[in-house]
Amino acid sequence: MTEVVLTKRHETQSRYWLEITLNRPDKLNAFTDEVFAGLRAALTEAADDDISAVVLTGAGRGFCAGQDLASRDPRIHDDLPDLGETLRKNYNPIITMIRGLNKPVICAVNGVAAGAGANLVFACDIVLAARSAKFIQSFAKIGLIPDAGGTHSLVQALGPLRSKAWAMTAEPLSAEMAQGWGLVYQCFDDDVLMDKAREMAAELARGATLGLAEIKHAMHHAVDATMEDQLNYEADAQVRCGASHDHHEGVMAFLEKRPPQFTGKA
Ligand code: LHQ
Repeated sequence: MTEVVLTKRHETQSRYWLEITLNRPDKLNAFTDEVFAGLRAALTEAADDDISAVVLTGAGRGFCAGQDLASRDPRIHDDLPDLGETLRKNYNPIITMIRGLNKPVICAVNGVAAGAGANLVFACDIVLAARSAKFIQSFAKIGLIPDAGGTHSLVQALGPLRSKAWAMTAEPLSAEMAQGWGLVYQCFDDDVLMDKAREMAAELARGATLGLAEIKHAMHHAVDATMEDQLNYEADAQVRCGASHDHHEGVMAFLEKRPPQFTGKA
């Protein structure tokens, strides 16, 4: 049977990064129980200490079309589905795993990202998109609200008014518009997206991983913090970074006018 989620380890100067590919291309990589299980396993692999960066992408012409609606076909299932259970069991742990990873997660959005597939993108740390990609908050079309963390990440990125308008209209947003709105970091021609994502992953994988993880968690923490809380958080995080081998190495490399040799270790 075809694997619905693929993982591939890449090496760069004795450091490793993991490429995760959603692989149900004929259904635009829509989520099924099998995809959830595969993605959970892939993210567990991504948490390994020897993996320093992650790329998440989709096979074929789509990134992910959200929940597989065929598995919700009311003509087959006449009982009301418990969507809360679906979210708690499947989507929420995946979003929490991505946000909790102590390393950067790049999302390479190769095509359409709809519903929970779009919000999976916005749980990642760096979003790169193919120019042909588009983003759709499809939920309103089927009487639902944005899930998989969408109400949180959209309001943070866009503010409440634009978030509500986008979610209520469920209009497709082009990659370039999404970049203008701050949802995408960089857009690339379709044929170079994966090269660019892999280049960035390799670069990050050779980096000061502990410091990169601290950047990620500090930004997450800032969302709900006051300036005073955040100043204290920064001071605590900087103690951890300042004690690391990579901080020492970064400063030495600067002073000795040479490239740093980071280990990613504390
Ligand atoms: C699909 C899907 C799909 C199955 C394309 N399912 N087959 C929901 C419910 C439960 C619990 C909690 O959370 C959620 C979260 C959600 O994600 S809700 C949102 C669910 N997703 C959608 O509503 C999006 C539905 N898909 C679309 O609107 C379109 O397919 C988009 C705009 C994504 C792409 O349009 P096209 O480029 O025109 O492609 P297509 O529609 O022809 O799709 C290609 C194939 O993929 C097709 O299969 P077929 O066998 O006919 O070739 C579609 O049926 C299949 N597909 N999305 N979500």
